[in-house]
Amino acid sequence: MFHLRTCAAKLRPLTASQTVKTLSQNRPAAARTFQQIRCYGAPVAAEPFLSGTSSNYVEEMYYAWLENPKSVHKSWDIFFRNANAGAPPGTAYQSPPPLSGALSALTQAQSLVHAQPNVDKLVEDHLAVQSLIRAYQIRGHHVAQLDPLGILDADLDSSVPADIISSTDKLDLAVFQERLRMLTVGGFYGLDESDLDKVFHLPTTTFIGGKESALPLREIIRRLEMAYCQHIGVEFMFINDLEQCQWIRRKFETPGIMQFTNEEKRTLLARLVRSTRFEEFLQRKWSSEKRFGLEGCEVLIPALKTIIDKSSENGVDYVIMGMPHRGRLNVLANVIRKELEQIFCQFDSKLEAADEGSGDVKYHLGMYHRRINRVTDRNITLSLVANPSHLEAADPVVMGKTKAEQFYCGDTEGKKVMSILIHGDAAFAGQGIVYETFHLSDLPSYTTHGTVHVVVNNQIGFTTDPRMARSSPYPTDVARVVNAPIFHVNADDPEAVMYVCNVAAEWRSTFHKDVVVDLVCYRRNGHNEMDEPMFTQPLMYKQIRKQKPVLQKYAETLVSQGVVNQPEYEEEISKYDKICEEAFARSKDEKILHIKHWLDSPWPGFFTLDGQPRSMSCPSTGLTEEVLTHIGNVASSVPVENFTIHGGLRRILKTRGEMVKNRTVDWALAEYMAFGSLLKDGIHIRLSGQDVERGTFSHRHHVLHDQNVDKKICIPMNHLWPNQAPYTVCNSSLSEYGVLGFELGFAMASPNALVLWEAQFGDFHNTAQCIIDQFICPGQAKWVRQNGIVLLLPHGMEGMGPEHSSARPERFLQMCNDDPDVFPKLDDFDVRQLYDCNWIVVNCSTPANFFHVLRRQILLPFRKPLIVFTPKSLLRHPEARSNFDDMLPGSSFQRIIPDNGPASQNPEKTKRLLFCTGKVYYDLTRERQARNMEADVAITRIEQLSPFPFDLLQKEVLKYPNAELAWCQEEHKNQGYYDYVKPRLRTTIDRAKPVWYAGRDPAAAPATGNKKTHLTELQRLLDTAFNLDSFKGLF
Ligand SMILES: Cc1ncc(C[n+]2csc(CCOP(=O)(O)OP(=O)(O)O)c2C)c(N)n1
Ligand SMILES: [Mg+2]
Repeated sequence: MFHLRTCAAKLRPLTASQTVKTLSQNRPAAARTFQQIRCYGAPVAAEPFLSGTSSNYVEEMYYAWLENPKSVHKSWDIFFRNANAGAPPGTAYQSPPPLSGALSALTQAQSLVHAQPNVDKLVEDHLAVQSLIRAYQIRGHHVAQLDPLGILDADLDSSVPADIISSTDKLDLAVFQERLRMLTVGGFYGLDESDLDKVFHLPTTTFIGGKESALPLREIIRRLEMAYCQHIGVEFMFINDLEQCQWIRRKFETPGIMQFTNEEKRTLLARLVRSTRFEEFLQRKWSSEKRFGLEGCEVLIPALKTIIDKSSENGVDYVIMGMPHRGRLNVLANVIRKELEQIFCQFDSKLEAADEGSGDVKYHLGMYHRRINRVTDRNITLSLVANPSHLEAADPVVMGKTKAEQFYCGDTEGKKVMSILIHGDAAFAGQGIVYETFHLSDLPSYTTHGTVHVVVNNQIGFTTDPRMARSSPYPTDVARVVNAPIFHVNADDPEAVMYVCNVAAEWRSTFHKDVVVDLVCYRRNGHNEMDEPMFTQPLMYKQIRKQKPVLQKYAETLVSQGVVNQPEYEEEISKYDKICEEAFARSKDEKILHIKHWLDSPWPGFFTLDGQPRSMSCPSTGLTEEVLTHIGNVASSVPVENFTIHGGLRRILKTRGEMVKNRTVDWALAEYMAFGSLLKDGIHIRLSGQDVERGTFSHRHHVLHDQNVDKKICIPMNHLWPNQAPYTVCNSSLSEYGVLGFELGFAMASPNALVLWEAQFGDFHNTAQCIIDQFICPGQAKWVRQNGIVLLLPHGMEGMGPEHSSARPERFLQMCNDDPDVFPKLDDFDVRQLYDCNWIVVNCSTPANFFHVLRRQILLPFRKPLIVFTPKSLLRHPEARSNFDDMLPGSSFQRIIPDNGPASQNPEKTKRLLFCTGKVYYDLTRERQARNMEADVAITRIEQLSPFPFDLLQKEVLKYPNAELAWCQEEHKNQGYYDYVKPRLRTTIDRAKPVWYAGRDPAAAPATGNKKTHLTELQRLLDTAFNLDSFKGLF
């Protein structure tokens, strides 16, 4: 397997006098080593220069030489070599070589060394021992006893690595000897059984010696086994940082380091009592309810509490957690300390829901709780993020929320706010989002300065064995890519678990990097309490039936150690059972279920005390001319001295400057003005996504790069106003699922931030579909949690082929909650309709409208996700510009933009009213002009698709009483907006007229790859739109 060294051929047996037996036990080990080796070589006394006072010095020299022969003077080198090679007394010493004749002296020394085979042997043996130590450090975890059932291999491999002298059963001497024999006969290290009692100097890369710097080989192996092959398997040697490796080695190798006080043991037992009895209580009361209990991994509760205690001790005061179904109720009850009656009443099917929306099942809801940490006596806030069923999807959301909380409290190093992510073994290995999330962990704009990951590794995923669920040895291997240490631990050894949790928390607070605790456990029941596991895992479950619960085992241990006595233990149990019973009684008084009690991110001050918006109006989103001009000027300048920008960019900025002078804005400038003005009002803005700093289409340029100094940048947006809010713009990793989830989490933390995620092209959002489907669309309905995230999705059919064309508007529209068949009865569509919707979907055709919709997002008294289909070619289209007048005070977002040309002057005569959205408007107006049909055809743009502007469109239709109505889109008929718009338009007009379609035919792909076909299709749809006979006879 891992052949570190093959020097068997050189093996020479040492003499009997070389054994450790003659060592004087009361001397320091270091001296013993030297004396021992010296005693079979040249006796010390025979050397004329060795006296009592010099012997310490000589020893120092000797150890230095053992480490590295070149580190001592040549004369010492020769002396030690000769002495160890058995030179007769008085002859080992040779006078130092004359400086001038250094070369000849070296040759002489070399020849002497070659003549002395024992020197080679000594060096080789030390190297062998060093290799052996290293082998344990690298591969010891493969033989650690991690499975509490004792039948499975946590690394899916039952073999023992070839370079480890270990027995699987430590008590079986015969196995141990056989193993040793295989290594020696196989020649792995060149050591044999007789070497076991020889003393070896320990390298600086191990701490097994404690205060000793040399140990007999037998003891070295024993200590390595204690450190690496018991109930803890440490995986860390892939970490490419010496200091970090040393830190871990010290934590696990130092003899006797895993000590607990009786007080700590009692706390641990009490926590296990709570964890275990909570599940038992639920099982007693609701035996036929799904709860995804923690049985088999009850140790998770003390594990999490230990991580929190230790982190709190190190200064953390806010912990944000994410976790799947397994043990979630237990975590809520015993880690976050949600009132038990609130949990129990969730099991009552007769309770009515008090809140809007559909709510969610009990094992998905989140929670937020502030309390005193009893161990550290410090305040601590704990938040568990609500999660969908989609395993691991909450990971990046938790990270994003953590980053935001750190950002808002100025915690730039993650010293106060941290996250803990809990995973299942199958999901951790199988879900790609885990990898994407790990890859955010060290990026400057995304790092949360270390997450503690805890894996509930019950060695099964629903009905699937690990062997069928992953190709990696452990479910945790994904963490290796970011150099996170991984601590595997047998979950039936609660003290070992506590130990690694302490180390994990310390690691995070020392290095601010991710770390993984892998709790190797079992699942006592089926996947849920209703599931029969014997169908698929009969042998495993036979073993599980025999397995004593960890609480019982640990209690027996502590009783036998005299740490607690039996009555104390029983008292602890009945105390907690009573707490549960009393809470159960109280839960029966609950009449109504309040999902809002399960909020993971309250926004204090944003809503009224009963959770309502403070008003139901939205102020004008316009700005004064001065503000517009000021932002425009900064956007077209380099606001710092001695900064050289690219010549091309200089031209771009000059053009911007000219636009500002002409009081016009293009898309990029409109975005600048929206952002810049919100920053002035103290609203933090964060724009994240692939290449957003420059903009995929090179239109944005929010980060300027000095052309002469590497990495020197300037972000003019941060030079707008004194005391402005900070602007964050960050190119992300090439991930959609991870990054969108992260930004959603960031947006959760505060309502006073505009958080935007931009897709490189709109179609790429589908790799983040889970975040859209499970969080953004239904988040408020499921979890009463609002979120104002903005998605910018470049969209448009521009002859670029089936990829890069469609942001799939049909999908977003299909998930809108407004009823196509009901004309809403509202006094105020502008705000009320927004309040009722699950998200807002817009396709702006002008920069001014884009500007307004971004500002409205913050000026609204509530938060809704905003989906914006953004342009590509329109970014530079000369007609797609707005005037300052469209952005002044009093102006606002236009949900529709009615026709204002000749047709609108004479509406009775208008023959056709075309509705459209987005870029096709410019194709339509050009065609209409070319055909001279301005008086015949009116074109109305629907800018806010959802919620649908029923009220405004009704007015529009009534204005053109004799016009045919048609919907025109450039997307294929089964895509785009048609299926959404048509029934709503029909409802608007009370189905009085048909609504015709002018657009592409249905298709499987979003667009043709052939440019000519693209243009032909476009012309065909324009022909349909303007041929006034096109719909004749179709009715
Ligand atoms: C993304 C996703 N795919 C499939 C499922 C269905 N599912 C629910 S639990 C589960 C097994 C999870 O196994 P593991 O991660 O080991 O957690 P455990 O239940 O063993 O604690 C599966 C496949 C899911 N919830 N999410
Ligand atoms: Mg599992």
